Amino acid sequence: MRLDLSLYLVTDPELCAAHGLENTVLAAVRGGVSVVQLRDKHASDAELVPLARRLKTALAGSGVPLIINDRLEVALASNADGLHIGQDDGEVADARAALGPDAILGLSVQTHEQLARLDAARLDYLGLGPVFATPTKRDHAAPLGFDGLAELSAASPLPTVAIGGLKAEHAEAVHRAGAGGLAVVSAICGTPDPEAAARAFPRVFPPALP
Ligand code: TZP
Ligand code: MG
Repeated sequence: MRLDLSLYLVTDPELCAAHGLENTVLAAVRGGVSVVQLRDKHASDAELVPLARRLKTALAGSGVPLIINDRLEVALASNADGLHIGQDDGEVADARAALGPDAILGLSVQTHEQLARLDAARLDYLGLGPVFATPTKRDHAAPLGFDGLAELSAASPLPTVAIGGLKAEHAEAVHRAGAGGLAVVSAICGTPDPEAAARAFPRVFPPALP
């Protein structure tokens, strides 16, 4: 099945706490998110593994893959569908070797220099951002804007998902910039009704083909 990056939910333990993280994820999936990434910069692996396993079970049959941010050991122990790493999270080759050929492996990219030394054959997609400055991630790189996003997307040999300050109203512009979808935290997690928030994203990306 082709990876559908159109609406990619990244969780945040604080922003998702209002309705509980699992409830938030399930509501967002009912609302149409196509990927779920479990991201928690503070919890230990031992704390994250049971949560990841519960999410994996909850997502079974939904067709929505569970991707783990940064923590290879958590991805392996929870039998998650994939891993997302940043530029400082170790070598792509090591992650691919540990995960095997079938897992989804994504990498965050902020610059053309990073694109130029990409280990593309071992990756499935790129996260491009931040498009806008956002309080959700501390110390993020300089914002790309839609022009910067379009330049990186055009140069990318892999499908891309845009991230950083994105809301439903930005879907058209992200699509025009050539990315394959929007990755969001606060536009879904930090809202009173995560299902409605996910549903509010216009379906501007072509549907995944079997
Ligand atoms: N990486 C770049 S920006 C960001 C991450 C994880 C946070 C995006 O959060 P929000 O609330 O959608 O701006
Ligand atoms: Mg990281």
